[in-house]
Amino acid sequence: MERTFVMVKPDGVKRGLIGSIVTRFEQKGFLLIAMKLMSIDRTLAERHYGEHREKPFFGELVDFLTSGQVCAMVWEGPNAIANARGLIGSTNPAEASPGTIRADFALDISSNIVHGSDSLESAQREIGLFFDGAQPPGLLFRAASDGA
Ligand code: RTP
Ligand code: MG
Repeated sequence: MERTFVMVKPDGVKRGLIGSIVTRFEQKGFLLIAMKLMSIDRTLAERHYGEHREKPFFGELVDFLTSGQVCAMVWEGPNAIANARGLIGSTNPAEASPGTIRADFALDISSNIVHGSDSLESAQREIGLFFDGAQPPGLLFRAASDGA
């Protein structure tokens, strides 16, 4: 079993797509472990996308991520990281395969509505960034005995 970090970006939240995106993960068979609606400050956005710090689009990416609320989630399942990226589709919605979230709901690479961790290291780092803060994990995470 593996866990991955998934986030509905501000464009997805504004367009009312949280439910549609959650449904796709549930229908695929993933188990929802944690979920919260939140605002991101620039520090968190810059840390989250730290690997892109030197890219020309970094400033716009941080502006975009801080432009409204996001829905941060942790999903669990076999090969969750790769499987979630498969459901999400290619970075550029114009190149994403039909049936993927980005192909079906987005048009533009800079507003592609959802994020998914790209490696085990990223998933652990991102889950830590978004869910291991001030709130006790017990309030956020499904109990181990909760089954499913
Ligand atoms: P994400 O991290 O959001 O899940 O997206 P990703 O792995 O598919 O793509 P990544 O390379 O990590 O890029 C992060 C986000 O930066 C924006 N981007 N813009 N203008 C460009 O060439 C460009 N390239 C990337 C996208 O919004 C992408 O989701
Ligand atoms: Mg990425």
